[in-house]
Amino acid sequence: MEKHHIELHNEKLQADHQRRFDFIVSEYAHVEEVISKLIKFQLAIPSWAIGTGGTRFGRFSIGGEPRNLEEKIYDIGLLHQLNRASGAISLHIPWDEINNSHAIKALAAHYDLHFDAMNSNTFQDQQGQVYSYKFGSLQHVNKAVRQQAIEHNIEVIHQGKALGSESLTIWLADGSCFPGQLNFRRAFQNTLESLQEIYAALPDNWKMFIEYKAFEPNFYSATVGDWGQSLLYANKLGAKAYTLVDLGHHLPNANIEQIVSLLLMEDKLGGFHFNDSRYGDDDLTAGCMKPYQLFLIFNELVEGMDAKGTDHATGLGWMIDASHNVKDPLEDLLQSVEAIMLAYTQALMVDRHALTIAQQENDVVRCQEILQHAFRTDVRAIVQEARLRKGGAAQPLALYREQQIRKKLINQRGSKTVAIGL
Ligand code: AOS
Ligand code: ZN
Ligand code: ZN
Ligand code: ZN
Repeated sequence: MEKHHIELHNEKLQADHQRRFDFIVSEYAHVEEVISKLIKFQLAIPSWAIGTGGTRFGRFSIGGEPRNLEEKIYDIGLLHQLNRASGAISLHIPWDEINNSHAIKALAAHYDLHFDAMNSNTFQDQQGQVYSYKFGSLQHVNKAVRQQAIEHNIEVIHQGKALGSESLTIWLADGSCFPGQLNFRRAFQNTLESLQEIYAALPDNWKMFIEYKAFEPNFYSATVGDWGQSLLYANKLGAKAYTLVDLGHHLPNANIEQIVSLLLMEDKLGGFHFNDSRYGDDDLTAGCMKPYQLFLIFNELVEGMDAKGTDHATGLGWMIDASHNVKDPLEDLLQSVEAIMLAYTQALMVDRHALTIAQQENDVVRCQEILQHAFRTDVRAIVQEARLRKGGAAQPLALYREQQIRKKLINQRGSKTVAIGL
């Protein structure tokens, strides 16, 4: 998008924005401090989320979807140009084919994007692969299958190194579908040994993120089924191994904010896959179902990271993991980034001093009032101001529509474009 489109759009909305921003500045003393944090905060967009997703019952293409990695980078560059908060990309191998890492790195840099965690894939059989992952990968009873999966992960590290990524996310579909199918201890030991081999290949400045998930595709047991199991692996592996929290990967009603708080306390929280869900791993727009939960998670993050003196922007891997069945994926991602920025801002607005006192005094009502006051504060003008100062659009979604971006992408790429990943 040309720069003057953003400028024109911003001019049109400036007076209205200023009025709302002046109001919030008059109400709160530390708005500038909040803005300086928002300016630094960036989210990674998953390369697999910029095309239409689908379910096993079907997929309905929106058209104009990226056909290769270069086009995915272009689309994420567009998001970043609009909101200036999507400055990273998370790749998935082999869904993303990197033909020339030098050129890919340069292209990403052109759009001011860096590479966040690389994702390996041992949950599907790939063409030409010798062994099948039908009964697991790193947990498999057959060492040759495990070895194949280990080598794939090491290959992903190599590819990531060439792009300047500094982390590897491992999500395993490993587990069992029926009672008796698996010896749990042996599956754990095999997985641990496999992870140790991958860990040994990890560069010094890299992190390994171990993502857990309660169920699916296996429906009886998951070999990295919850944060306890992920933490066991991470602790046994060493200082470079961390737990990754995907918000959709818990059993119903889990207290995710408490999990986050304790992992952070143990220096074992690696990062996030943000999304929202109503039932399971729904991969819906962040904040669309449980915005209060998203706020409470950020409340723990801000409190916990501040207690440790960890920089919010660089301390964790901030990634989105989403899938879009009925929305334009780019519009949905703009909504997700906005929801995350709002939750983060609200968490920064919590009167932490007052909350600590209320907690010490067991003033339960006051504790709730303090949190809900922050949650119910309309902080949209603060997020908008931070975005404007970074050169983004006042209203990214509105400008995306005004500019008819999807129509332009369909004209360039065609209306029958294929799915990326799941
Ligand atoms: C799967 O449920 C996990 O969320 C993983 O993060 C997965 O690799 C990603 O969603 C791509 O499918
Ligand atoms: Zn995930
Ligand atoms: Zn998932
Ligand atoms: Zn998910």
